[in-house]
Amino acid sequence: MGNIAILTDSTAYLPAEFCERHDVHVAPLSVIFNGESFREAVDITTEAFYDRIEAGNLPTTSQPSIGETIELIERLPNEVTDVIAITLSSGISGTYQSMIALNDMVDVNVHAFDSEISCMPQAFLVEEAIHLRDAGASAQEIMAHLEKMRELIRAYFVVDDLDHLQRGGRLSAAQALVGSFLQIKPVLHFQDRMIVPFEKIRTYKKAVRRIEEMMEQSIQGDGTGYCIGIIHANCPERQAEEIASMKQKFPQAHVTGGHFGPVIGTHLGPGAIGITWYRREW
Ligand code: MYR
Repeated sequence: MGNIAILTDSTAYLPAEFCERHDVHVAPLSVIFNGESFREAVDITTEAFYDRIEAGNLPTTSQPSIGETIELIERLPNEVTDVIAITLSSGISGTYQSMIALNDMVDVNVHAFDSEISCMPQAFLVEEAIHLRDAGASAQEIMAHLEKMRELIRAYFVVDDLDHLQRGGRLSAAQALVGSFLQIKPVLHFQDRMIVPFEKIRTYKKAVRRIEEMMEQSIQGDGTGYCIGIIHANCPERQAEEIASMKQKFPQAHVTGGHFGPVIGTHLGPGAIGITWYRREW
């Protein structure tokens, strides 16, 4: 493993096998149904979560337990001196602040990195960190690289029902405008670490088409060098359609599918689709 460990939270939704292969440690966030807490991917699967949601149970969410995260760090091999902790946006969760606080509670240096987003774009940052760690970079070099990459990753998403974001209080300053958005499907994105509407669009199909237009403007030619991620909240058909369309538009891009797991699914609701992309330099 060397002296640098990589830690992320569960909302990057990286497959367990990938984390094991690349020595990535995961601090799970939780969903709470009627006072009972379930750590995502540990105590509840994404399928079981959406079954409960579709049956009308509405959970809340919470950040990783500080005690469990300390234990996780204390279990790291003795040679580890530095932990790069890549979290979901500090504008939507207290996870990043907790990672900062942790630095004073453990014997290693915890370098908290705010992805300023979540899910697959956060996973892209984890992959960047792995690449640099494996190439022998220092913790400071990895942090500087992540800051640069964070600016280059694009991500937009569309939800079926804005009620979920409104109920969880994650629509930021745009909350005042939510009333007027209820009949439409805005394209959403992150700005200054918060979720804000990017553009008001009438239908789901048109919203997705708008995101595709932005991709066509941003991605050069056949997609060579680009990573494209299509993320879904319990709507695999929509995801499959989008993946096929991306593969056709950008035949040389690396197109992958991901999912919105329980914690993010709580705030977006079933039917949400996210599209993210960036140009990988290696
Ligand atoms: C917590 O309770 O600390 C977690 C709160 C998570 C809020 C999630 C809000 C939606 C994020 C959407 C990400 C889309 C990325 C493409």
